[in-house]
Amino acid sequence: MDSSTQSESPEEEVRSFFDSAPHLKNSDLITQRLKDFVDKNSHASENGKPRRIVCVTSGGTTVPLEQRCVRYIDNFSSGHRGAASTEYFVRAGYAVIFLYRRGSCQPYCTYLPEDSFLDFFELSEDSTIQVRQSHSAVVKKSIRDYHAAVDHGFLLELPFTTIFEYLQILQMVATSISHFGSHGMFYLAAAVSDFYVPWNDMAEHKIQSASGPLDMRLTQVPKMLSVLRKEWAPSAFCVSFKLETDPDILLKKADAALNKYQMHVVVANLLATYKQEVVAVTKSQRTTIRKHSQEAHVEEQIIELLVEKHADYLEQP
Ligand code: PAZ
Repeated sequence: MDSSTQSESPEEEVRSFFDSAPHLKNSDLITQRLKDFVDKNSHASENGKPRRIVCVTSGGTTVPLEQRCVRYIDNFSSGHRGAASTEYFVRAGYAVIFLYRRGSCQPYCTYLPEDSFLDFFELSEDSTIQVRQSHSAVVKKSIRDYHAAVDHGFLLELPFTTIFEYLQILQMVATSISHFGSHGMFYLAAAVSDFYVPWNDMAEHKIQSASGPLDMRLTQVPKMLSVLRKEWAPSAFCVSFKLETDPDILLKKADAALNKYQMHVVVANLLATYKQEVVAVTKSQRTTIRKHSQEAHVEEQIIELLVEKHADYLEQP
């Protein structure tokens, strides 16, 4: 498989990506849900100030290898970071658009034990279904917090699977959030594919192994962070994540992303330690954040710091 897009300008690459992407199946429904959520929150206030809004992206995007997809390339991410962060943003008074990979971790489920779903329940003597006593406190809290967030208009959940769906929905979210100006934030924790097979170059049917070894050329996914900053939501506060496995290059890569894409913060983390420690990198500072205790979530401290930085940003002329 081949693609000629490697010689295009960055703007042309972005245009060809969207022009050739398969049509988003439920785009009317997403548009309507986004509009309702944004309308509701643009009239709301927290402590006498306009409500802030954040798009949290979470989980990994897939790259299909066939149009009638049997095989795909995936990206590492359980979605735990995005789900936990969503809870802390809601607690801090933000409306959250949670753009998540189908089947990855969900907000308000992060403290639930990872047992089989059926282990949560038991049948009583009269055959009614009830939550086991051992799980009831945590389940009650999760149900209460989840419904409070959704019913009060603080949480909108939008799922994606492929890189095509992710970037199309991200664009829709970004242009909706742009109405919030600097009160909008992006928290881009999703693990997004760097390479993909353009839809028009993709085999329609399942690739056959009888044809011998698979020789496939992948095209670079256009750098959407630049477009997000320059065109989609230029005033929003932008936080991206950088995951590496080599400690020697992590901070250099974070600095490079900060400058190249004009991010306000890049959160740098290593695969080996990302649940315990991250470094928040800005133009003037590097702040190491370590979790307080075994039970704590490092996301609580990450969000605390970002809410402060966003408040400073809002005070700038
Ligand atoms: O979803 P998770 O909690 O398992 O992992 C979070 C993470 C490591 C994917 C995230 O912190 C991150 O670094 N995302 C960006 C990955 C990248 O560099 O593309």
